[in-house]
This record gives sequence, C-alpha cells and structure tokens, in this order.
Amino acid sequence: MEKYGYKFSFGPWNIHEGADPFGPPVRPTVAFGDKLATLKELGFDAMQFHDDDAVPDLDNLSAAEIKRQAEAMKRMLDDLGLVAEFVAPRLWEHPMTIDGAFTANDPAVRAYALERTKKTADIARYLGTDLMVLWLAREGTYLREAKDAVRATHQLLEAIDALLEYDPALRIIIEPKPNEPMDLAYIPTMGHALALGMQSRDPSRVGALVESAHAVLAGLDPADEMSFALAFGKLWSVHLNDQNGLKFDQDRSFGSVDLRRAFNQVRVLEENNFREVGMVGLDVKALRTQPAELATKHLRNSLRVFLRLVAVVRSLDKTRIDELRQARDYEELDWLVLDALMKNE
Ligand code: XUL
Ligand code: MN
Repeated sequence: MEKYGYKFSFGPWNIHEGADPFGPPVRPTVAFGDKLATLKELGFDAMQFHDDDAVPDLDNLSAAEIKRQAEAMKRMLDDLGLVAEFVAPRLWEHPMTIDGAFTANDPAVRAYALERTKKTADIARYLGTDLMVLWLAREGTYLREAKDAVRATHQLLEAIDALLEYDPALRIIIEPKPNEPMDLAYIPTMGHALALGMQSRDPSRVGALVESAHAVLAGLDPADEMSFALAFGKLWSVHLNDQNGLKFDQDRSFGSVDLRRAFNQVRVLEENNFREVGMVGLDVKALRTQPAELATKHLRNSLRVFLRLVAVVRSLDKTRIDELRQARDYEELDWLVLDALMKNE
C-alpha cells in the first residue's frame, strides 16, 4: 500500500462494543492482542493508548508492577514491529473525578489526578514514546457557577507545569473539545490549547492535537484549526474523523459526512509537511448497527479515504490555483476542486 510517507495510528477504543447512553453493548469485547493484529493487518504503524489500555487497573498497582506490565506491552509491540504513538491519562472514569480532575474543587481529587498522570508519564516512557495526550474530559462544568473558571485555568497550567517538571523529556499534546461529557469545557478550541501551552514553564514541550469532530462541535472548521496550530509548529498529532452537525460526538469515518471538509484537512496537512512531525490518528468508531465480524471497516475506509485524498491533493495544478486566486475567480477554483474530487482514478 502506497502511504505517501505518512504513519497511521488508532486506539483500542476504536474497535468497540457499540454501547450508547440508551443501549447496552451490541458486540463482544475484542481482546487487545486481536486489536493489535487488526492494526497491523490494515496497514497501520502505531497504537494509541490510554494509560489503563497499557496497564489495566493501574490505580491499584505498585510502581514496580506498573513498570513490569508496561514493559511487557512494549515487547508485544516490538514483536509486531509496531510502536506506541502516545499515552493519555484516563481521568474521566474514576469516582473521584466525577466533577473534574485537575480543576476539581476538592484538593484531594486534584492530588489524585496529578499522581495518576505522573504514572501515565512513566507508562509512556516504558512504551518508548515521549508523547502524552491530554484530553481534558471533565475539566469544565455542568453548571456555570459550580467552579471558578479563572482559577480552573490556573489549575490546568499548574498541572501541565508539574508534569513538565516531573519528566524533563515529556512532550504534552492538548486535545481540545468544547463539550461532552461536560456541558461546557474549559479548553474548547485550538486557541485555548495553544494559549495554555505558551504560558507553561517550557512552551517548546507543549503542542496540540486537532480532532475533526471536536472542531465541528465547536462550530469551527477542522482544517482551519489545524492551520492555526501548524502556523506555530504546534500540530503534533491529529484525530481524523467526521461529524454530522452539532450532535453527540459521533466519531464517524473520515470523509463519510463531508468529503470536501476532509479534503481540506488533508490539503493543509500536505501543504505543511505534517508527515515529518506527527502521525495521522484515526479516532473513528463503527456505526452501532455494524455486525461484530465487520466492525473494522470504519478503520479501513478512513485510511483509504485519507490516502485517496492525498493523491487528489498532489494531483492539483498549483500554478493554476495561484492564477485563479489572483483573478479572484473562486467559482473556477471551486470547480477545480470539485472536479478533482469527482474524478475516477
Ligand atoms: C474523546 C476523545 C478521546 C481522546 C483520547 O472525545 O477523542 O478518545 O482522543 O483521550
Ligand atoms: Mn480524540
């Protein structure tokens, strides 16, 4: 498979049981080893991890046991010629973090969150990656008056600084999202993520990740969110997927809702040599209706769409685009793009 110099990843949560808030699982759990085999078979290069994907039940394990299990996971990856892209702390499931982790009003919860995330940093190191993704799931409110938003912003910064200090080799990638599970999240957009990183004790070690669906949920264009981060050399990963309007976070297959929007994401990644900086993560989920034995096609489709769009972007006549921009003939430019998207191979 021609991959145009890109590396691809997904996470174990992208092969899932299909439960939703109104119904139970509809597919059996797939063992982690089988997910790794699928990843390899489909032509992906790396696995993304939540800390407890690598080391289940880590809250109840000693430091030595965490190290042992993480190193065993690293060997499993090595054996398949795969790597870990990043590790993310799962800070949204523990009963203590019901109302936030780093921004909880209770100092005992904030202390737990920091200790847990230091363990995540250890696991990342054992897995051979310097990248930690922070999706700040419960850092926000259901009720506006429930927390002090100024204080919360400083608490997020303190947590980031503490982690940068804890591991001098660690790089942190902030993944913004405007809502879900909270009604209103404190870091909803790329602008928020970058501002926070720039204020940290070592801005060179804080970057960002754009997830297409999260940008759409914020009412923004994912390609522009990516471009804003690219302009400052801060786009270190992406979670490509798709989203049909302002609903729950759908994690639809890349390009399946809006192919033009997908094209523009690939275009800005191509034009800014993203492949030299980061991997292409596909944070997609199979439709709930998909039968178990067919529930990896969303990953296959997303990868195919990305690669087909790279070919489309590379086929475009750049000189012609410049001419049309100068002539302000955007209708012809529109046709140039539509024609390229509708051409058969
Ligand atoms: C949640 C989401 C997460 C992060 C990793 O919407 O996208 O899976 O990507 O914690
Ligand atoms: Mn994501």
